[in-house]
Amino acid sequence: MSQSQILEVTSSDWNGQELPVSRQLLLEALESGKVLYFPKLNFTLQDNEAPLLDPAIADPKRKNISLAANGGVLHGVLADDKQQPVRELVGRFQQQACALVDGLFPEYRQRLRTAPTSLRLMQVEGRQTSWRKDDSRLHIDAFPSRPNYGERILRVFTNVNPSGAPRVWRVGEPFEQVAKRFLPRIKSPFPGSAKLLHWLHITKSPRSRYDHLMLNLHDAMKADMEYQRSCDQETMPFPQGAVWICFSDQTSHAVMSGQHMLEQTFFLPVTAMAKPEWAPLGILQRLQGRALV
Ligand code: AKG
Repeated sequence: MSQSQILEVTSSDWNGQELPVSRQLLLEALESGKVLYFPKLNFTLQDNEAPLLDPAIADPKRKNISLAANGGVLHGVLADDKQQPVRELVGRFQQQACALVDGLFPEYRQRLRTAPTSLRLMQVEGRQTSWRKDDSRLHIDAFPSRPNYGERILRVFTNVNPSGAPRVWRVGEPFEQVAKRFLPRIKSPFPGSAKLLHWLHITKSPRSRYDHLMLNLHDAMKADMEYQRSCDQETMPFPQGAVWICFSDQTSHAVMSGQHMLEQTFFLPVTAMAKPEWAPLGILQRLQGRALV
């Protein structure tokens, strides 16, 4: 790999203040698509919380347990007596992830929209799914039914595996290289298809050119097994307690193994970035020579 796409930050401060490097450097690394890896933040479980990691507590009909922003509604827990303790565990991560992002990136303050926090209890290995939904293939995040017109997807993850197993990711090449490789293969949408998909309620709003390209990049990456094998990439075993942050619509990533993870998503307008031209929207518009939203 030419240059690592992972930047290790040996801080143990959840308020994002005591840092071994300048905040500016972290902001630039994040906005250029790198993963910020905090091995020492050490998200900890309380002694009584181990039973909450049993996949049997989760509703099998839902992908994840989720807690709405600001400690709102909790979804996906079956047993009544587990509702409150799960809420406390996920809520604690929600608060810590919000404090961390707020401390690290005050320029995003007031501009971030907080999505529900999710607790993922399922084992990664052996999951049966279609190639499109297979997150063990390198991809960038793009939503088929929810066009986002370039809005950024900022994610904070922590591995809470109780037996100490790492969550193993692969991190691929920078977004611009991905785009340059796959854009020539992407066909234009059929005229009228964006309106039709919306009319049929397949998408929640009309799919923009940007969303069309992002979805097709996501699919083209996952469909190309030779690319999956041979592209520039690094394998990263995130240990128990570690925290990592990235713009997942930009960072090429795949999950290979592990179980038990907490995840917090934020949405950010491109205009709130220090370098909007580094965003997938900025890069794709430059490469295509036209506005895409
Ligand atoms: C995604 O949500 O896009 C993933 O690739 C999942 C990552 C993980 O489960 O660790």
